[in-house]
Amino acid sequence: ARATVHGYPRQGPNRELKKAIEGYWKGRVDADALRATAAELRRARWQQLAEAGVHEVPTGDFSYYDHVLDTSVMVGAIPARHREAMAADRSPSSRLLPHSQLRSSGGTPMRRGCPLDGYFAMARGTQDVAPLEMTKWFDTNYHYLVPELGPDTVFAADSAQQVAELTEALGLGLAARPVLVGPVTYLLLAKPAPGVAAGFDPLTLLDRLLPVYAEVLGDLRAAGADWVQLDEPALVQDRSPAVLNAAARAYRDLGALPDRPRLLVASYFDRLGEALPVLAKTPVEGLALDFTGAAAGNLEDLAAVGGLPGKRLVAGVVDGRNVWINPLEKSLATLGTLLGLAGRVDVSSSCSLLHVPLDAAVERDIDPQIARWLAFARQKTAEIVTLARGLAQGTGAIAAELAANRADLASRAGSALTHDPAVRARAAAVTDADGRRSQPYAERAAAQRAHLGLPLLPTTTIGSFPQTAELRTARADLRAGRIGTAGYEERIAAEIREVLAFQEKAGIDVLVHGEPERNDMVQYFAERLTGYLATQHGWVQSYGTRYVRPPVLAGDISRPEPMTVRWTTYAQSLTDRPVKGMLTGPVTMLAWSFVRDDQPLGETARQVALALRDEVNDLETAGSSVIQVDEPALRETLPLRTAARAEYLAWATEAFRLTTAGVRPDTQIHTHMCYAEFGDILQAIDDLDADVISLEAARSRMQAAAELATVGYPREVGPGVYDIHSPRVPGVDEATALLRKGLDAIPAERLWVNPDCGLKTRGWPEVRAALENLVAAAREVRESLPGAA
Ligand code: THG
Ligand code: ZN
Repeated sequence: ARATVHGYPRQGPNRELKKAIEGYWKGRVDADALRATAAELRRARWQQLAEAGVHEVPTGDFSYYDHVLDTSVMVGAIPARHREAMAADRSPSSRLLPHSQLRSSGGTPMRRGCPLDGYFAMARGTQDVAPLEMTKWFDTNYHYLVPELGPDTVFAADSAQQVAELTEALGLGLAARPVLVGPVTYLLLAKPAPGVAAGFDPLTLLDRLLPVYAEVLGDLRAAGADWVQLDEPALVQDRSPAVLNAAARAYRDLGALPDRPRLLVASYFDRLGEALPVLAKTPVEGLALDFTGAAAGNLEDLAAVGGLPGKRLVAGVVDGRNVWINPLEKSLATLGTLLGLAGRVDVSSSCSLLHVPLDAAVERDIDPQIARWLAFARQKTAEIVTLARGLAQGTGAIAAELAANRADLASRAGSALTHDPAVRARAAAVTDADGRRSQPYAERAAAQRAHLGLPLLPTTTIGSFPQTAELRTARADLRAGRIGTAGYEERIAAEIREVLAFQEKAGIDVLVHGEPERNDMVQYFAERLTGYLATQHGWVQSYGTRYVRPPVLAGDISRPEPMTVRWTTYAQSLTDRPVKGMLTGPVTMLAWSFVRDDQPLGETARQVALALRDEVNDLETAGSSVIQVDEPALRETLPLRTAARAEYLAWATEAFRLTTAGVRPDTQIHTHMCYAEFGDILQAIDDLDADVISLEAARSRMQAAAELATVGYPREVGPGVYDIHSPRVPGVDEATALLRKGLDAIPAERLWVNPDCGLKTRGWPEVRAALENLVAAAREVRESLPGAA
């Protein structure tokens, strides 16, 4: 048995890649220096993998921005507008990009004629052209750039980057396996290009795409590839016979190529299900399967199809998405069973280790006992090597590792952190009544109307205000000890005064404090809840050069003291208008953290919900009449397989209701969701029973409001009329038109006026102008309503 991984974190130990790329965009790093940094980072990670004992390293899993974008380049699927941008970029009249129009920070002085610039134009757009759309990579927190395809797409092979990386790794004397996004998954992840009919099915391009993959495979073979991995994670979702036929055809055709590397088709994130027998029948020499979590069923599925006789099975027994040490003996047992089901069994991570931080050993602030339970990419690699050794040489060869692992697992299972009797007793005592408001919506709505005295079409914002340079400086000053807590808090208080004064002057009806004290929507709460760990260096790529440090839900969750009451009541003390209390909801807390693997997700969600429920109730006691509980991640956590969705939605809605149902009828509960695509969770949105929901809707011209109306959504809705992802300030007329469109779907008594999302990524000048226009639009439409005075 050999040890391998599907992919490894790209950023380097100190996010050197981020710094080099952003430096390049700012013109501080030239193309050669960027390429040199990237090559050095690749070399270092291969070296690290090889030194850890990995027998076959992945290549081509590195990227300057995103591996799906790299695949678009590899197959020549470059949208016309980006080809033109590359060409225009070479002309003397090419303009510089204003900072604010780019997806990430930093203006890009476009150097002429550099292919990197065309690549980054696809990723981030330019002054003149929009970037590719970005969306989530399955149910992870990684975002990829969506290929744009149409009937006129002409593919052309460009294997340069793949060949170069393979050559680098082989040059280091390593056994290396190029990893590519497979052709079926590539097409399933694509969408019709702008101007192409929405009904266009990219999969119809398979016959044109396969020859391009054939050419790339030939080039890799010529460059010395023995094996090539083709990732087909899209096949773990419910797929039609047409898709399964396409997969069968793709691997029959690629398998029939005369001079090609051996092919390993990889799937991960869930069980391969009906696609397993399909792939097993193709001539590919190997399959990589995930045997962790929801995908553990692959084991019985594999037995049911009679295994993979004569083929290579790469067994993903080390979870590539969580941060916990592997139960080595359990994995060895799985591997032992698998030995009888394939010609050869190798050991790997379940998926690329891109989704976990690099190294748990560099964390200094985590209790050493608890740190022993953690495995980031580096530790997982060591586990994979240990398992491969155990499989090849017997458990005696890894006795010391097994003993240490047993002790660490026992320490975790028996710890007071993971088993707080008070938290458990409280969670066990939850009843349905705890998740139900004391009055039905119609009665609550009347009580809230009387209590709040808001006008028709009330105006509000989603919560955050611009994160100014002063705030970032204040945080840095606090961290560096240049100011103390009192000094820091005075700066926060000053910011809140400013945010409140602006909103009053602008005439907004329901105010917010602006969240200047918060860094990240989950981290702020994680730092204040017992059982949650924060990391110092645990960066994980979110998109492009942007990273998050997801906190770790390590133990039972409790709230030692109120988390937001102080700044909310301070803000309320400055105004007579209602100030919304602002919390991140339990589902989003889970979605943007690393979760426990030793209890069902619903159990963890319930614990978080109970802690947040106390916060909601404390806010109410302290005088908040409006409390918002954000759930932007409700849609994105939806399980990949539809069969698992009902159970997820049941615990997710229960957690939200548990968080919010403990308030008086006249306290108004808001929620907020963004990232569009509400279509398949409309019923769940209704089940939340929030009094008011604000949604992203500006770009889609109120589509979300219309969709909610179609299911008879009975409560209040604030479809966004200001697209905060763009620096554009919507004019009064534009906002007015959107509001009138909103009124087609939602009656005036239930329509709110707000932006699409929080304002923290925007600048004050735009925010000021946009919110003033938004208030003016609300007034104009109010006055035009029948019965207006
Ligand atoms: N918090 C967390 N997870 C998230 C989001 C979040 N996942 C989904 C979505 N929001 C991802 N969006 C972003 C947006 C901006 C950045 C990262 C993810 C970002 N990161 C800074 C960077 O890389 O420079 C670092 C931020 C920091 O210092 O903490 O800008 O909101 N948990
Ligand atoms: Zn939002």
